[in-house]
Amino acid sequence: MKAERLEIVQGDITTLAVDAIVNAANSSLLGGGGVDGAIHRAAGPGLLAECRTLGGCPTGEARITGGYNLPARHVIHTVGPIWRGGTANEDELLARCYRNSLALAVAHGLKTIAFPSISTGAYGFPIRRASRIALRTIKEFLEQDQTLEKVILVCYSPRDFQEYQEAFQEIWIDP
Ligand code: AR6
Repeated sequence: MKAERLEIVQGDITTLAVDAIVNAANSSLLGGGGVDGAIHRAAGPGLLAECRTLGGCPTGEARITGGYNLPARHVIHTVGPIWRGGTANEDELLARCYRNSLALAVAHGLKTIAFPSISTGAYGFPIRRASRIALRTIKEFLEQDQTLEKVILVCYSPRDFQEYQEAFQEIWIDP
């Protein structure tokens, strides 16, 4: 894919040796299923211990911790919106997750960050709509930031990978 600072891959985000992987957490920040469960399992108990000190996180915001046993140096925890049909400000809240995670990475001097497809698993956000919001928000951010070197979007399933590639074409290549 030809966007120098954006990469879309299929795979397991817990295996990536980047400055930060983003966790699609819940507002307790105390773990759960999906990618959250996978990240906590791979990071080990130190991650949960640090998360306990944070006092949770509101929807749309982000918090940073160490990466513990992960190959990633940090975890940025963000809380996506639960899909309620599209009339509860879900689009804007999802965009804020991406924006605030990217801003937190920049504030900590990080250069490489990987995202899962936030809210599109247990939280039920339609993948087509979410992928466009993710791509548009990241594109806007990178247009005004020159410090991040690489943003990786990690799709777990082939179907999600396909969806993100279509979104990339629409938003990045033929806007
Ligand atoms: N690497 C990359 N992506 C993954 C991985 C992985 N190892 N595992 C799952 N995914 P979800 P949400 C994908 O449900 O919708 C948790 O219980 C998955 O296929 O993890 O934001 C939290 O504690 C999907 O595409 O997150 C919250 O309670 C994407 O990650 C709630 O779920 C997000 O699915 C958050 O729900």
